[in-house]
Amino acid sequence: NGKVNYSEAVDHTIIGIEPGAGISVTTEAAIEEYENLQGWEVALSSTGAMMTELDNAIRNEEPIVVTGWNPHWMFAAHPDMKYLEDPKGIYGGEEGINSIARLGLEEEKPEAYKLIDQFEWDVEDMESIMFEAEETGRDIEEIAYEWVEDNEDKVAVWLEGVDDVDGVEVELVSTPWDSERASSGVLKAAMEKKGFDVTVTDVDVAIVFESVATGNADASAAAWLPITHKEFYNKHKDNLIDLGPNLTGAKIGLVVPNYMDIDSIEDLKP
Ligand code: PBE
Repeated sequence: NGKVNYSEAVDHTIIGIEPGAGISVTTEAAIEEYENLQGWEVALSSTGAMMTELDNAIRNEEPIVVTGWNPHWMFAAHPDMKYLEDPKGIYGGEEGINSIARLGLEEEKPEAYKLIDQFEWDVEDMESIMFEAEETGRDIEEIAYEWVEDNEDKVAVWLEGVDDVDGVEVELVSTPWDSERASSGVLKAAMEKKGFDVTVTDVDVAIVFESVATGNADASAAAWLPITHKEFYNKHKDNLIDLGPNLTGAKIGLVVPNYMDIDSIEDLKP
């Protein structure tokens, strides 16, 4: 194709995030599958480091290829960015963020299971918490508590038919990204309204699935499916219960600034 060749300028490198992230694993797969990406690398470090590189590149109108996703405030900070088309479908289409529970939770803590199963909200809800945290520098968990106080009608649907309990302990596992800090925060706050004693522990994606599958944790609201966490899900799916999406309309992919004159992953030259 006749598109501009940015490969030298970006040093054949995609700027990625934490090594434990699903999107990092998926990007390794993309490099394997796309012939034009042979010899490319994904630089794994942290979400914060990626955002700094992205800010710097855009300020200087330099080319950059990053691993991007929604919901996140990266598109609010830089509306002039696009997902590259992915003709091989490595990054999937629409992703869901699913809740998963350990085997036996329904029998042992039925009220907890019911509430977690009924937890469901929208991209806009989640983003309102993430954007406020980003803008104010305040703690996401604190803003999540306030969101639960301010959104009684939505929360009432999650609590419907759930009996009050007296300090039943629930161990949730989650991941350290803002999206899951928001969802685990609102779920914890909602569960506390019914008398649960909830602990949220942030761990690597692999540990989220492993701890629910081994019964070391009760549940998680942080499973990105069907693509992002596919590898971890497939490994453990017989030993956990998939409660379906608590949020739909998520997305992952390779993202570039609009000033780069390419549209597809296949436009990246070898
Ligand atoms: N993320 C955000 C994570 C899940 C939440 C897309 C960066 C990942 O596992 O890739």
